[in-house]
Amino acid sequence: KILNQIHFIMAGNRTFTMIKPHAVADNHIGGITAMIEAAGFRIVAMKKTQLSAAQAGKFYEVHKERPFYGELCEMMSSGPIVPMILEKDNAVADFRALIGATNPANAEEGTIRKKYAKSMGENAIHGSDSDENAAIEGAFFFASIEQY
Ligand code: IDP
Repeated sequence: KILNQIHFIMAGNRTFTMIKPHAVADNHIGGITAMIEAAGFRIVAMKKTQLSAAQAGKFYEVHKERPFYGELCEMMSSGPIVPMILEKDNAVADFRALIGATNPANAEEGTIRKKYAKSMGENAIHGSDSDENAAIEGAFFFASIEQY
């Protein structure tokens, strides 16, 4: 696991994302990945999978004191998701700009959340907030042999 995180950091310029269950259920995998590629990101790893509530709880452990933690874990384990590792110069910051604000009411025109988010919780997509978290989150879903 640690070696996998080191591999990710050394690769550089990477971030981690997941298409959330409501957006997968509504057939927006293609629309969202098209926006990601059009913005200049290369998809390094991608799969379709589903988290148990316990796995979602582990992924979002940093939020466990927040009031929405239970709702978040329930929502994120409610159906299939599409986790991905993405590569681009300045990946973490550029991807946060591409997804837009957490609350879709504040999401800027042209962002993924502006187009696909339904609410504060069902906001279509996740984006890592630091290089360190991108490495941890990428290693949560993908072995180094799956990252090309
Ligand atoms: P981010 O995804 O834009 O980084 P965070 O504050 O890290 O936003 O929150 C993580 C996720 O938790 C959000 O993407 C959203 O799905 C969910 N979330 C955040 N705030 C709320 C809330 O007030 N109610 C319900 N869900 C929330």
